[in-house]
Amino acid sequence: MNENASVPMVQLLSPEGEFSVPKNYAEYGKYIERLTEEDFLKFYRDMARCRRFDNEATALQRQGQLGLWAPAIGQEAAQIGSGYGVGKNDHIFPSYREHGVAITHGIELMSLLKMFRGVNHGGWNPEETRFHLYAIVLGSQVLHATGYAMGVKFDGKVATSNKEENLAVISYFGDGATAEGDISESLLFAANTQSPIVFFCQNNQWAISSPTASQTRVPLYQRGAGFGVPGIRIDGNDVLASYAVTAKHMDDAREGAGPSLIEALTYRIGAHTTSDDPTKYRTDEEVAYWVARDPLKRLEIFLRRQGIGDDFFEEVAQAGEQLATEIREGTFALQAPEMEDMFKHVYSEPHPRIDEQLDWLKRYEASFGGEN
Ligand SMILES: Cc1ncc(C[n+]2csc(CCOP(=O)(O)OP(=O)(O)O)c2C)c(N)n1
Repeated sequence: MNENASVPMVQLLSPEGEFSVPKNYAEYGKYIERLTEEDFLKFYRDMARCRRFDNEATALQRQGQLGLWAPAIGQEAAQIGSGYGVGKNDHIFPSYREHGVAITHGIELMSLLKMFRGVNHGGWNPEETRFHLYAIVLGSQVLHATGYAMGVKFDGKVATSNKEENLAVISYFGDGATAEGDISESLLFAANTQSPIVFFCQNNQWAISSPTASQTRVPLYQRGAGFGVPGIRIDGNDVLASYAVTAKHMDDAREGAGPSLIEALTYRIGAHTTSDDPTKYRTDEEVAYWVARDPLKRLEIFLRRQGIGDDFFEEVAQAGEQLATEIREGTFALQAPEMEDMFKHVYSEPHPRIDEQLDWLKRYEASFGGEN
């Protein structure tokens, strides 16, 4: 249950909500020293926002308003902490479950829902947000990220004297995705070119019904070593460790240290997606073990110890209800896209074959006699 409990990992906030920096992790502790109380509150607010959003999206799917939903419940600390560790000019290549990271980079939550309702393929502009589109094909985003990071390196945007100009890339993927050749290829190319990329693996311990143990014989943070990519494991339910380690590794990548791999050991408390029934393959005891280690609860205990009172937590709960209402109303108001839309983004310029196909579809639709 406590998979690889003997493997060393960075933990700054214990499950009991105690903050301490072990000597060997002092370099990460420095990142926490710079945070203010407002930063800690922001972490909590966003983790709670993510949880409420997830619950509402799951309910909407159950009511037939979304085609599918992939909840991130249990992974909020890994995602919110890490998301805030990414610099404002860096590029992010997510999988399909990074709702928490999306929140930290200002992505409109309705645009995530549009994709899961099937009215678009990701309605945000990656050029503006640097948060690239969700990727369903496992591992594909990691290759895209590596290619982007190689471009950054070849463009000379690493280790320049102007720190503001330097860039790094981060890619998120799951434990199951590490079994894809794409991840091995990415590690190799990133290492050989010493490109500025952080590989962030959320080991939520299940790839649908396959446990992590069936994907690897070694802890996943060691996966990069043979390619020359150093790795580290963090407690993925500790938002402070996730923030500090991501921030440090992104800083190092921008300064020319090359790629690195972070394995965040966490747990997917919910189902893989709304099409999955996890009771078929895992025990109630296992889930209860991890629910008792809920990342939100851990941060709440820490905050209460700092003197944060009920008022704050009530305000957060109310904001969650407000968000849920907005999400529901927003989803009910979504319109189906125009038929032409699916032809618009195939090529950047008009193409005769695409025009031909659109004409054919229009004739086909018309054959039903007007209104469809
Ligand atoms: C290339 C490819 N193979 C198979 C699938 C089907 N599939 C979707 S999610 C999934 C499991 C992924 O597990 P993991 O990488 O651990 O990420 P998690 O969903 O747990 O976040 C699989 C096999 C896919 N989307 N893409």
